[in-house]
Amino acid sequence: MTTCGEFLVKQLQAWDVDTVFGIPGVHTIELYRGLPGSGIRHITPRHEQGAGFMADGYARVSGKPGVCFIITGPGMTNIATAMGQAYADSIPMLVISSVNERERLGRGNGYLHELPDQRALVAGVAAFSHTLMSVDELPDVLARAFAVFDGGRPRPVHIELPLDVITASADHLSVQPRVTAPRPAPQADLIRQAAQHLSQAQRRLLLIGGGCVNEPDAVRRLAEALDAPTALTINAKGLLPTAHPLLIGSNQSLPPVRQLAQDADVVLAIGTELGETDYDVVFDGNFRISGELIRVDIDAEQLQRNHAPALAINSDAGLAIEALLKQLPQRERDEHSSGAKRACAVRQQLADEFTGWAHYRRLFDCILEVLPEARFVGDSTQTVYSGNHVVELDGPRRWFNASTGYGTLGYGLPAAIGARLAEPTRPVISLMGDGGIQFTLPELASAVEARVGIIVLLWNNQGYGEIKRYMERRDITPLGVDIYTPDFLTIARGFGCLAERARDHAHLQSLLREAPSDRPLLIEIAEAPPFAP
Ligand SMILES: Cc1ncc(C[n+]2csc(CCOP(=O)(O)OP(=O)(O)O)c2C)c(N)n1
Ligand SMILES: [Mg+2]
Repeated sequence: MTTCGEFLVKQLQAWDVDTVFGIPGVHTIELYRGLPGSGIRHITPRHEQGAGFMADGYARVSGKPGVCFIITGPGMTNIATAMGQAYADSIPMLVISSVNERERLGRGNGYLHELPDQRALVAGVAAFSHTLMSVDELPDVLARAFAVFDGGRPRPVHIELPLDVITASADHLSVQPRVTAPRPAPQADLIRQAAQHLSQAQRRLLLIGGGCVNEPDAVRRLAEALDAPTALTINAKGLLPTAHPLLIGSNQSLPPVRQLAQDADVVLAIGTELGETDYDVVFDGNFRISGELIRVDIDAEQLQRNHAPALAINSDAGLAIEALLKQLPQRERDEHSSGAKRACAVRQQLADEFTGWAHYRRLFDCILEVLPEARFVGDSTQTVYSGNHVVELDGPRRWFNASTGYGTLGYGLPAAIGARLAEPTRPVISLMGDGGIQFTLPELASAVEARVGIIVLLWNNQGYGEIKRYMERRDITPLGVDIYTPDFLTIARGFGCLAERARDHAHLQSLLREAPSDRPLLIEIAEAPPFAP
């Protein structure tokens, strides 16, 4: 007999799933029956939140859904935070869990791992959460999940298998071929209108978000055709080449870019929420668009949030950009165009006015000199906040972190592990703070076990530095922020990692050069000279 749990694994394998993140329990062992010999690699984290963050990092790099196998109850409450992070950043994730027997659901009898209503709890951090009441439903529900990943706004999906369903026979089911859901295309008349308004404009501005992550070439051609200075969200970083004359980076919360947004007569925003963590990290509500706003988004509701559009186009980003390009006059990259001059003026102003990040710029230059292809997966810490402003990279999916959206501390270490598993040939640098790393530190053991060679760059200022600064600025006596920080080097070595404290920039470079490919290396950097003033 093939059980439902076994069949599920076969179906996932047929749909190109190559990695599963999970911690087995008595409730999920039936999912594990089919795994050995399936060709699917199983990665065991040390906490379900780690599983979720690993799946998130894996998905952001591979573009494929990160898949997790999670136990009923505590496993699901543990992973809920990671699902919240993925939900906020529109990351595809498939969470398969167990749940108690169908006839026991909602009883409150105190069965092992019982929650009052697990499905309802998880539904708040998922595109949908479904209880599989019969084996027969499985093909449809999986197809729905992949329709979200392929053709909709990607988000976590949760499917729970009651214990009496997971063990039931699936002999009557056959593995289905994957039918890729179509991506929504734009309406021709809306594209015509948009192209007309954009052509007539004098001062265009392009706002690009993570929804465009698959379209670096189309984004560049659109920016050039529009001759529009282009701002990227954190999740869109790398979508314009670093040296592009129209690039103004990810500085939408800073006055020079805000002025540009106010002066623009037509603003085209594609695949971006226009959300707070990209456009208003100073929390003053002053990112304003005075001209006409044209929005493109795969999510119809999202088109109406934060800034109301004059023209709303519900479409996949790539399809909309290609359609627009057909209606716009061709223009080549030109360093002397009026758009390039406007972008250059903004870049100059940013460089002149925001000099406080010079030491971070030096740090990143020093890293990129040794590892020019590196990918940076960050937490919520000083190197991340500053890097969001000062780092530009060639190519997308190379800079993401937990300073956006949900903003969960502890994300950066496990997400880096997932990122490295998705593309093992590219160096991955996990940017962590001494506070954030303590949330998920045991995942170092998972990385050692799975032979994942990530580089953890630990910025140590002995406390929740950012929060301390906020307290001081608001005249609140700092409390709860000067935390005890352990000896990270000894701990990391205890987990089986290599670990060193960088003495200076040259030493850091030599450590980076010798980082092993199959074992984590933790490099501690003190927030003190020579790395900080
Ligand atoms: C799960 C979670 N708890 C609390 C916070 C609030 N928070 C945001 S940044 C921060 C400080 C983090 O300290 P550290 O990682 O050392 O970074 P630093 O600011 O010192 O560079 C805290 C506590 C959060 N973002 N996420
Ligand atoms: Mg700190």
